This record gives sequence, C-alpha cells and structure tokens, in this order.
Amino acid sequence: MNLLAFDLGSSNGRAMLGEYDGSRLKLKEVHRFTNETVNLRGELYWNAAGLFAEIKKGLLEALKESEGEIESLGISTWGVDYALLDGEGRLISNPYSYRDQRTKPIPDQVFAIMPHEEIYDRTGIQFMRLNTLYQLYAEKKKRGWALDAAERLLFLPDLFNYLLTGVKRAEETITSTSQLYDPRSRDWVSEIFERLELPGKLKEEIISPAQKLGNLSSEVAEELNLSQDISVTAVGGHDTASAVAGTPLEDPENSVFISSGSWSLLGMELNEPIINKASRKANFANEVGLAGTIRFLTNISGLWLIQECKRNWEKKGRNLSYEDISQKAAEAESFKFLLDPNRPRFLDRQDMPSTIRDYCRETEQPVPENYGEMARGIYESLALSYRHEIERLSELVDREPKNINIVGGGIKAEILSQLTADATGYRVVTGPVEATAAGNILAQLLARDELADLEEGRTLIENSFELTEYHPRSGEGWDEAYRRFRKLVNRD
Ligand code: LFR
Repeated sequence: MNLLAFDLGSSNGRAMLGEYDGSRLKLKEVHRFTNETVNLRGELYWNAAGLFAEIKKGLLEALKESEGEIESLGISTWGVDYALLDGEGRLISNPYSYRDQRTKPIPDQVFAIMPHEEIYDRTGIQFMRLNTLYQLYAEKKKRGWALDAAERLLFLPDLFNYLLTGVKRAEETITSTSQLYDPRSRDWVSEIFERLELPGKLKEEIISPAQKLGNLSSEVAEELNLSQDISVTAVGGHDTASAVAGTPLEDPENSVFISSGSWSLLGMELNEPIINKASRKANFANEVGLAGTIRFLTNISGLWLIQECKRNWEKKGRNLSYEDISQKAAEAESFKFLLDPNRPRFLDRQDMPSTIRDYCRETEQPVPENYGEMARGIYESLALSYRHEIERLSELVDREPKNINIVGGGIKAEILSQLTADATGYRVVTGPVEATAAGNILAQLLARDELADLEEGRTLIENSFELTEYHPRSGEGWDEAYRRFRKLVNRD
C-alpha cells in the first residue's frame, strides 16, 4: 500500500512516498523543494501559493513513482503560522512567517490585558513571541481590517488540506501550538479570544489526527488529470507531533526525545498535561500528539544557528555543505566559546556569524576565528543546553530519564549526537532522519485501521529503519563547560 507524506519544514519541504507491506515501511523521497521566508518591504512572509504548487508537483511525482497507486496523503508543517480567509475561502494575504518582527512589542501589550500566568494556566503552552496568540494580536493592532474581513483562520497544514479537499478544519495537534487551545478540555480557550477582543468566528471546528478528512476535490483531480480518488488524511499536522509519533522511543515513559531540525524540541511524552508554576517558570509546553498523548517539551533554537551561519557564509562567497561544516567542527578546538541558544537575539533572520562574534565580545569570551570554531561552539552549546533542559525536565516529571532518542535532519550532524551523549552522560539513539514523514504515515495507517495503536506504529518504525547508538565518552571539561554555560543562561 502506498501512502504519501508531505513534510514542510521552515527550510525545505519534501514529498515522501511510503510503501507499507504489512510489516515494514519503506520511505522514498520523490520531491524536495526549498522553503524560505520572503522579505516583502521588510516583512517576512511564506510563499503559500508556491508551496501549494510544490505539493501538487510532489503528488504527481509520487503517482509516477508508484504507478498511479496512492491510497492517501497527509500534510505536516511547522507550527503556529496561519492563513486568514475571506467568506469565499480566498486568502486575504500571504501568511506571515513566525520570524517576522511585528510581534516584538506585542507580548507586553497582551500581558497588560491578560497576564502571562493566566494564559499559561489556560493553555499550558510555553511563552514564545512567535505563538499564534501574539501574531493574531499583532494583526489586530496593525491590520485590523484583515481580521475584520477574515471569516476563517486555518493553520498552514489545514490551509493546504483545504486547498486540496475543500474541507476546512483545525487539526488538533497544530491547533495546540497556537496558545489559544486548552489541552485538558481539548478545545479553544474562548476566554482568551474574549479578553483580547479577537474574533470568535476564527475558532474553526477541531478534528483529531488519524482521521480521514476528505478526498481530493474534483478541481484538483481535474487539474492534475487524476483518474482515481485519493483520500486526504488529517495527520499530525504539526511536524513535531508527527516526528515524535515517528520516534521509536525505547521506553516511552522514560525516554527523552529530541526532534532536531531548525529547532531542537526536547521533552517527554506524557498521558496528561503538566500545567503548574514550575512548568511555567521552566517554560515547558504541553502540545497535543497522536492518540491523545501530550508532548511535554521546550523549544531550543537548534540548527537554525548553523543554517543562518551557512546562509551568510554563502552570501560572502563561501559555499560549505552541512557535511563540511560538521567536519570542520570535529577538527576544531573544544569549548573556545559557548552561547545560550535561546537568547531572543538569535531568533531573527540575520548575519548570524557577526551576532555570535558580538555576543562573544560582550560575554568576554574568545571570538571564533574560523568556520570550524564557529560550528563547534554552536554544537557544544546545543549539547549543553540539552543537558540543562533535561535536568529541568526530569525535576518537572519527577523521574530520571533512561536514554535520549534523537530524530530529524539534525542527526546527520553526527558530531552533535556524540557531543549530546558526552555532555549529558546519557546513551543516545538516533533515527529515523525522516521521523516526521514516518509519523505522518503512521497516522494515515491508523486512520485506515492498518495499525491498532501508536505502540504498534512505533514497533513498525523500529523494524523499518536503522538506528545508531552513541555512548558517552569520558571526555574532559564538560562539567567546567556546563558551569560556564549556566552562567551565560543566568546573565541578564
Ligand atoms: C518545528 C516547529 C516547532 C515549533 C516551531 C515554530 O519545526 O514546528 O515545533 O515550535 O517549528 O512553528
């Protein structure tokens, strides 16, 4: 049986064809495209129409590859971003990117009306300026007309599902990233809409993942010359929900997951949310996963730091592949400089190497002098931030983790996986790289009753992909480096 997963990330998108034979899943990339924010007069947008065109191309490629036999497809994207539609279902504008600057002053304005403590208490979602909540409030302040004209709000996977099928729904996993949703009542938090005077009509009907949404609309089928019905499944629309579903957690109760891409999403899977003062202070979120699970996690600015260095080096004429960067990092001196990846200044699209050099000067550390030193400092800092967050996580859930499972494109940087084992002292298991696509396909199999439950799905993943283990090496200097790291985290 052939199933198709679209995994749209904030740096590239892929169409992955999954072939399931009842005991194994094989994934094949049939289409890949870059995805970048587009700067329009200083504002950052996603090219939604271009992305939809790539989805159609991916579908055609997948049909070619599978000799026309595809049962179902599902779409996952990054979280929080959304499109506003008018009463006729037209896009009111290109969707903004969460990295757009318009939300900078917004949290203070929101907290003056509804304090952060109350918002966290209602939603269990960590504070990030990029959450849909702050983006919508920015719409209200800057583009009130757009909110007035909007009849519907669709998160990005829901937008593409709608463009494919004509069915408008808010898939639950992606909705839970908005900070407008309560993972306990499993519904929108109307109180936030009311207190912030956001239009209640934007609360779309919610659909839980692993259910059929509809078939490809006749317009799309005609345009693509398709003769068969292809069903569109509501999968874990949030890429992290799909990625964690597709993680072969060794021991779901006691394994830490890290979904490693532009962001590193670090946490544990739970059956019930944890929403209290301690989780709020530690800035941990309760996002909804497949089969009613909760991903208790925190966002760490991950390979974004490397991606932005790479992009700026290219601009200056130095083209390095990710492999080159890892190689140079492996050869560079240890612990020359460290940084706290979650400083707000690292969030923006910018000349990252300069920002990091400035940061080093301000924090009285040696400045990295070449590509390898720059990358090494970033990787070591990420590994130390994993150690720091795992310490907090383990206190919050009140258990000592047994191991770390890392998935996603970041595992291609093997040096980072090894440094993670070294810095944390935990055994690290990596794979699959394409966990998001794998988890996306699991949801499609669950929707078709091909799998009984998530556990069976994870066994399938374990049997289908090669995993790699990293053991902590008794290296020198990690404890001292960790002390330095914590000082950087605690700096004002
Ligand atoms: C990862 C991710 C994170 C979300 C961030 C912004 O791709 O979806 O889970 O917090 O992107 O949307």
